[in-house]
Amino acid sequence: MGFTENQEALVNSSWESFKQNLPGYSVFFYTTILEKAPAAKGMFSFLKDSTGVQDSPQLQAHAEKVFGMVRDAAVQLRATGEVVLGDATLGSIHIQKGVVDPHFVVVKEALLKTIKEVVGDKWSEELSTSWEVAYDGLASAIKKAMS
Ligand code: HEM
Ligand code: ISQ
Repeated sequence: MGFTENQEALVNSSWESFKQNLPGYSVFFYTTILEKAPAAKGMFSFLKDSTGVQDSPQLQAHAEKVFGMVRDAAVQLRATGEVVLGDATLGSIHIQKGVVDPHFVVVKEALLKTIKEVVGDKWSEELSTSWEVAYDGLASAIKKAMS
C-alpha cells in the first residue's frame, strides 16, 4: 500500500509539535544519537569541541533540517510514491564525513525516539511507522547518491 493521506497528516502534525520546542528536542535527538554511537560526536563540526550536547543555533539548524527533510519525504511519498533528493551534494558530504550504513540505523532509532518524546500520549504505531517509512525512503535516496 502507498503512503496514505492519514500518514502524511500524522507526520505533518508531529513535525509542527517538534518545532514548538526545537532547542529541547534537538538536544534530545543528538543525545540519543551519541548514546548509541559515541564515536559519531567527532563527525559533527559543531559537537566535536564541546562537552556533552550543548544547545547551539547550529545544532538546532541541523536537527531541524534533518526532521524537515523527512517530513518533505513523507509529502513526496504521498504525492508521487517516491523520494527524490533535492540536494545532489548530500551524497558526497556524507561520504566525506565517513558516514556508513549502520549510522543510518542509529539516526533512524534516535529520530523515532525523539518523535515519541514529541507526541507523548498521542503516540501510535501508525505515527511511528509513517516517520519510519518516510525516513527509509529518504535514507535510500541519500545512500544511492553516496554509491
Ligand atoms: C551533513 C541530512 C544522515 C552525519 C548533512 C547535511 C544534511 C544532512 C542536509 C548538510 C549540512 C546541513 O545543512 O545540515 C541528513 C539526512 C539524513 C542524514 C536527511 C538521513 C535521512 C546522516 C547520518 C549521519 C550523518 C546517518 C551519521 C551519523 C552528517 C554529518 C554532517 C552531515 C557528520 C556534516 C555536519 C557538519 O557540518 O559538521 N546531513 N543526514 N548524516 N550529516 Fe547528515
Ligand atoms: C545527520 N545529518 C546532518 C545533521 C544531523 C543532525 C543530527 C542528527 C543527524 C544528522
